[in-house]
Amino acid sequence: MHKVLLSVLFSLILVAAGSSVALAFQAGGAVVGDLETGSVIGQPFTTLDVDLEYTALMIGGKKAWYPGTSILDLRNQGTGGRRGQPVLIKVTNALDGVHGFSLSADSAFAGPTSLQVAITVEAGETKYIGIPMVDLTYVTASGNMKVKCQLHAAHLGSNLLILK
Ligand SMILES: [Cu+2]
Repeated sequence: MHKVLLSVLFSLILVAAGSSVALAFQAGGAVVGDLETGSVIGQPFTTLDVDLEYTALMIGGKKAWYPGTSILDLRNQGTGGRRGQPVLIKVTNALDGVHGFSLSADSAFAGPTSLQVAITVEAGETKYIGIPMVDLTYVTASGNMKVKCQLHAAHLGSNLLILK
């Protein structure tokens, strides 16, 4: 009797685990966290390479997200390439006040499935953003994205070109 009960319980656990995995794959979604504790689609940030690094700093007397242009090359997806590894972005605020980091399509015509990330970073703080590859599949047709500070209109932005 106990064995039957156990096997029923076990299959219930399997069903629950299976459905949550399926959900995770469907939902995708960028994850914000610390390097030590963060993970995206089950992969700890510590096991991923940092693909992009942004720092908020002063350039020529203006607040800016540095660098002003970055390229994310996702073309080598097969064996020896990134094999579907999520993209990891490191964001550091080297300025005095709190600043925003928003990553979104550089186009008013971007579809509703287009990637959108917006976080705030305290002075001196570093945050990591993990983005599943599935979220980058439907990035704008042109592959152009824009990094902005959503808190300050005058804060200089950055262009991200995604090659895929
Ligand atoms: Cu700002």
